[in-house]
Amino acid sequence: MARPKISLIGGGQIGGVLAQLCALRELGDVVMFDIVENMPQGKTLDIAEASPVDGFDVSVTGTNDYKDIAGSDVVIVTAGLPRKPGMSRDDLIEVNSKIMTSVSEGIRDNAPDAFVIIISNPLDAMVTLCQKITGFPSERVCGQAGVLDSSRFAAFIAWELGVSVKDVTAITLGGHGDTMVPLVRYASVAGIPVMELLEQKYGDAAKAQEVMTAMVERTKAAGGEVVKLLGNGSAFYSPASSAVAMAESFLKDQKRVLPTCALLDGQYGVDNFYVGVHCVIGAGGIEKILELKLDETEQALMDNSVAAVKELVGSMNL
Ligand code: TXD
Repeated sequence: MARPKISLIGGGQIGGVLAQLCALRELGDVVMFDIVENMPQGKTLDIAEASPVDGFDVSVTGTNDYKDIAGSDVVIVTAGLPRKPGMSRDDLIEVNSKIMTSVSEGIRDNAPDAFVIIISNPLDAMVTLCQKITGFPSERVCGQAGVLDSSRFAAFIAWELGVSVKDVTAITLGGHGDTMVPLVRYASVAGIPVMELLEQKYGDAAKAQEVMTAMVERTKAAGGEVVKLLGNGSAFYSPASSAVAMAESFLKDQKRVLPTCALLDGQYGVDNFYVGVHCVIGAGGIEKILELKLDETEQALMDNSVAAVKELVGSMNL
């Protein structure tokens, strides 16, 4: 049986890590496309030359021609500029929507059956644009943000409580921006509510709340924290790992429940609009959206996040 084919549009920082992770996990043959001549060919040659050491039997190649993404099962898009210190993700909309338009046409014309995962920022707007231009069914066009935002939240909780990251579940909903909604009530360690453990640790509900609020705020600002430290560019290891989890769930029909930017169909009172929610990802793409029962405060935060995304998407005049 032929190996699955994974195409990466954009061979920059995230694209490079994506190519290496897909190869190391033998998810399929990898094609990296970029408009910069020779760069994707060079990067993929470098990765492929380590295959005897790493022991992977998939091909990893680079191209400047969209024809080479034909027959892709998965396409992951990172094409576009990253933020510089002091910039918000939304500041990228003008330049990245031009790039996303040409990328989406390339995907539509050359890989019409692919499951598409967008990573480029501003995330929710870029996913919306890609689905409009490709015309692909919404279950085959989604965005990666929530897996990463949730992973950051989970990491902070694990570090705070001194427990394995493997036992922490933490979820963020909403847009991939300053208004994202880390859900405190659903954060748990092996099923135990995190607030309960914080109260045990500090013996004081107010202190526990203070510590949780700090973790929530750090999660919301986590992308910016990395941007500031790097001084040039934005996070790239963790976004790549997050998108690979989504691609793997699709390719292996794992049906993992992953926070994903998906087209809502009435959930949370939102219709026909892309935003981050819990999704089941399997061979059918976005197979199901799981809607949580939010309390009044959580719903208000979600409404606020959706409103921010709507304003941004509205500015594209689609
Ligand atoms: O979780 C998330 N969703 C994100 C998203 C987390 C961090 C960063 N995120 C965003 O991903 C970031 O704000 C950017 O918009 C993208 C890509 O970030 P990356 O760090 O990989 O940026 P690079 O290194 O600048 O790489 C972008 C590549 C670069 O090689 C360009 O030559 C290429 O995109 N590029 C194009 N490729 C194909 N087609 C076109 N038109 C094109 N224009 C630029």
